[in-house]
Amino acid sequence: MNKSRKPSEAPEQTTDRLFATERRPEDFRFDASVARVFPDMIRRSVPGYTTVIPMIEVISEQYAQPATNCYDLGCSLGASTLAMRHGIANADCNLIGVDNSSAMIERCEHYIALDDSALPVTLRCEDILDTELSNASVTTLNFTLQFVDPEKRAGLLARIADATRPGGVLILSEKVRFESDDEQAIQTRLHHEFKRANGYSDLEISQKRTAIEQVLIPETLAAHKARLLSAGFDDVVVWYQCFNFVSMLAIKANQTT
Ligand code: GEK
Repeated sequence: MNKSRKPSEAPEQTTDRLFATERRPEDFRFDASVARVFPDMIRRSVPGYTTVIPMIEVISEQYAQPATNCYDLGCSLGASTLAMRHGIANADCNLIGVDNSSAMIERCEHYIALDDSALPVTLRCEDILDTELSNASVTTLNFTLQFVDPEKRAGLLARIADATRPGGVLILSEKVRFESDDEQAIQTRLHHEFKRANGYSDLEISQKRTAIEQVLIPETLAAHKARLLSAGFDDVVVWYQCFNFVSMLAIKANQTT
């Protein structure tokens, strides 16, 4: 037993049980209760998340350029921010994490402080639609664009592309939907099986699905690729897929003279 804890202080519950009992349907929000269980929630809900995070480190190492800004848009508790921080080899880069959930940013500050890398990190509690972007070499949207109003996605991607230097990249990870109904049904079933295998009950899966339906709007891979190209990126490469979760690399070409 932990003798240092007073009897009135319950240990912090960090396992995601938010949808385990029947609840009134309401839209999902990134509030304090979600921030508290977030690492457990995302690991058990997003197939491939535990592979994507270390690969963000590898990609950041490849594409970060000296004296540039690197952005993690929708940084949550900073898992993707820390992956970027460890990948970026240029000590004169600025790493900026942005999230509009104050509960996420408060906890993120704590995780960044615990990390031992010397690269400076600035955290902004801001909407990614308004945050200032410039002189970027690597920008990450790791499962964040899906929460942005679909009408506003093209404008945001154009601002990111505009801010990205030649040779720079955007890492874009998203839940996607499929053009074929059959594929959509297969991939959705496999995603739900993944969640079941990670200990979520049918009630948790269906209540979370209802809560997130109006908030997380997936699009097809073709729609993502077309929009990234019209936003100003020159090439789009899918570097990872697990069921209906995909990660792309959108690349700005090096200037040819
Ligand atoms: C990770 N990247 O661990 N402005 C700012 N933040 C936003 C906005 C917005 N308009 N919309 C949503 N968010 C992280 C995981 S989670 C993905 C990212 C998930 C934030 C929101 O508050 C949340 O913290 C994050 O985007 C999405 O690699 O929960 O599936």
